[in-house]
Amino acid sequence: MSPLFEYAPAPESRAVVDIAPSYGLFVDGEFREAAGGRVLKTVSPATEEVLSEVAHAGDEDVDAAVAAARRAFGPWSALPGAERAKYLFRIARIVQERSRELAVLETLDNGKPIRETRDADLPLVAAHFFYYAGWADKLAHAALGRSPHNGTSGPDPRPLGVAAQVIPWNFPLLMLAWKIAPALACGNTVVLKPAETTPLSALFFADVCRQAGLPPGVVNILTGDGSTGAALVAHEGVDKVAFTGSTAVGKQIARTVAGTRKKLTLELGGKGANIVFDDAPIDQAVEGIVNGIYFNQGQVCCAGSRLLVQESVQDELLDALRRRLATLRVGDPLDKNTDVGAINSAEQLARITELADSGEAEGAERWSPACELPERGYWFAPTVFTNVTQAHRIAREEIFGPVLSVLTFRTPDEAVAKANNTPYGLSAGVWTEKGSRILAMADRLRAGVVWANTFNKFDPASPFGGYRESGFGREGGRHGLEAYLDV
Ligand code: TAP
Repeated sequence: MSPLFEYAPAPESRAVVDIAPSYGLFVDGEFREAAGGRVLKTVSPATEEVLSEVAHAGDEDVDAAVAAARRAFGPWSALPGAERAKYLFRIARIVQERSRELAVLETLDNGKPIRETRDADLPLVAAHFFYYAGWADKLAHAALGRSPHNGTSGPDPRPLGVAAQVIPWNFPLLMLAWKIAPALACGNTVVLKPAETTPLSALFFADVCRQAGLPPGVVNILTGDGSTGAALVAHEGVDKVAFTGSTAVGKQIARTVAGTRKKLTLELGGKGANIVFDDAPIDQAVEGIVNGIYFNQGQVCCAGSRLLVQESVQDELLDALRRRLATLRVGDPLDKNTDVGAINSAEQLARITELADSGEAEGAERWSPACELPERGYWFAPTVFTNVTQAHRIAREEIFGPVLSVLTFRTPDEAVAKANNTPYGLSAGVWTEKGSRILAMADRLRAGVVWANTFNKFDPASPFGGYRESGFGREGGRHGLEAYLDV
């Protein structure tokens, strides 16, 4: 790492990653202090220990980062695609080489179990850069419905320019990869703002870029709070805005960008339905439900937060689910045996607590397995609510925590009606042995992703995104290129 200041000696418990006491902004290939000298602290949600202090970017820093990205855009976009690909391949390989360090860092800053950062986040980050590296010299084929080989013609798609990218805290490095890999492959330059509570992996990624020899200004990282994000998306030197986060902030950004030349993609919230039919293999479905809502403590936009179970198998399924939940280990995220880690922040814990309390107050039945939660840090036990009606807040609002709301249905029509009864439209899961039923349900469910007999499965080649209040535009796959090209 090349932080602004000297390293502190790493505590033995996490010798695998050196976290400096403070970090600067990454602008034009260098780390620098914020012009206004402001800083913010980032803490470990599992212990509340301060991990480091990072610069808080203000308007002047946003100007500098956008200007650096603009200067870098000409030469970067003029490089042959095959040359840009070499940088992306290099980044992917360095991420693989440093994956242990980055996984520990992400677990410390975010609170998610090391098993997830090691086995899901980091491999997917590298896979994303590998995948989009492969596209960089094939952009003539990127525009859907148009290719030199199917008889249609027109100019090659062109990059947009400077992309402003704002990401949330639930998958800090993975969301960064989803944003930066396609942008660079298409010839754009970027200014990215990570979330206030998880800035560290983006700063380590800046170091990966330097290690890969990426030209200065192609990737710039501005740490800060919501005001930094707002200044960045409003900046007139920006050509593209890509945002992942809450629907409320997404709506604000859409208003800011309306009427400008900026191209916009929004990946917002969700209230996914995981639908279990009576012919589903129950044990397999239980694993899918657990993965759907307790993976990353349920802080997943596409979480299966509503379980819709066919009435005739409700008792059998819930018994099996409770037995399985009693085996989950909640606690130290750095322990390789931990299944459920810490909630990302005190604010998020308060939000989850308030919504869960509303479930009880509105008459739903609450259950959690017996588990001892650590005294310090932000913790919430895996929770299941039964006797939930569609009117309850816990069935309507995104909780973004380890809280499952169970509803029942009798017929496929009723399942579809209940699943679609939400302003969101990001994800759904269907559990059944009938292939024809899977296809029919996928057709009728208004969700960007429908998983069949699995849940929370991701692949860089597969487009991901929402309908309705879950946003628009796709990330991943060939569709993901369109967000960064003028086609
Ligand atoms: P937000 O509060 O919306 O924050 C997301 C990012 O936007 C953060 O970097 C945040 O900075 C920044 N931000 C806040 N106010 C802003 C403003 N006015 N203008 C520009 N940027 C602003 O969401 P969150 O709490 O971090 O994340 C949880 C939400 O993200 C959930 O609703 C979840 O569903 C959604 N999410 C969606 C997806 C997909 S793919 N659809 C993926 C992950 C998460 P600060 O951190 O400093 O506030």
